[in-house]
Amino acid sequence: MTSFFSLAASAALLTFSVLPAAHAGGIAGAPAPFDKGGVKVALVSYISAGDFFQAYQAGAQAQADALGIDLRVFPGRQDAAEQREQILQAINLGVEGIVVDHGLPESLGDVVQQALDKGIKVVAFDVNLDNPKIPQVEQSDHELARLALDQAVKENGTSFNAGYVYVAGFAPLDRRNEVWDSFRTQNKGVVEKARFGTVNDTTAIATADQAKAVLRANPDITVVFAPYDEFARGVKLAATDLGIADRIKIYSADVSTADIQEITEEGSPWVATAATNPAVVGAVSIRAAALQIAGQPVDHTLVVKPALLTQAELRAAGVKTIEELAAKVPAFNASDAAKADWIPAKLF
Ligand code: SR1
Repeated sequence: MTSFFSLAASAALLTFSVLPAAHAGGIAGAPAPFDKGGVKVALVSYISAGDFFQAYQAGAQAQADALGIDLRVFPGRQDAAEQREQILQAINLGVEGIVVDHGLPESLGDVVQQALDKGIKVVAFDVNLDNPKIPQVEQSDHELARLALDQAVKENGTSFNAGYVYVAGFAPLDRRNEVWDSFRTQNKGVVEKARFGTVNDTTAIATADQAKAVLRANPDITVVFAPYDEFARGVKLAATDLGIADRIKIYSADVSTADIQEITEEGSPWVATAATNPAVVGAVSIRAAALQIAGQPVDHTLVVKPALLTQAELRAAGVKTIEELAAKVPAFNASDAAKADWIPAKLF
């Protein structure tokens, strides 16, 4: 199993190539157009609220800066029509690449095709655009869900009543759901008592309201699988408000400084999360776009691997922020996906 400590042990084996950051005039020795600089790329998000998406965007911006890319960020408002419009705006701005971050595939296909037809390179993160010309970035959601559920079994056995937080239609949540379905098939003693969840601009609050109703109606729930940090935050809030934080355990996905604080605080029911560093995922997305713009090969599927972070390990290590986590576990700081000698490595 990949865990916080096994990553720490292997981190010493990693090497980084730190090249000088880009200057306004471009990167010496880089392929065109990066040798001259001024390359415009758009990041068009579907969701931008919440820690994960802010950190993803910060990582994308840092990698873009290192490459001398002029990154135009279009904030997501969970609005499919607006995301389509933003892709058209990006095309009109004359960008050379577009990173599409989440979204609904059915509302993006034709506008993304317009971009490709104009020679614009497209990269997709966590939205299946189902096109051989579009590299897909993901976090290995199957492994991520497996890590969290294996930990649930380790701490609760294979028979328990569970609450499950899920909203269909988001590629990462759908992939994690596949693992939840097969986990329940393999563990007949795990009973899904209730399924709930909302994704909107206040996901944690909306999920907390639902979780309160679910936990009141099902006092025998002892485990909640909430594989998105905003979901986990909502369930924790509900359990704390109801005064039952000591009798449920929450297993989640994602990590941020705020999440680490919520996980490690005294009496927290949030006992484990499986996560990548979202800033690294943002950097990989930009590197994939840059490689394509430079006419260099890019794998069709680019996977950033997650690690399991348990409450016990985080407390024992005294980790309080994502920066401290990255400092203790350098592998959390970088991914080998979409790398090239001419691309400045971005260390966070
Ligand atoms: C609504 S989808 C939320 C997920 O997207 C990213 O993959 C994050 O891991 C988050 O859990």
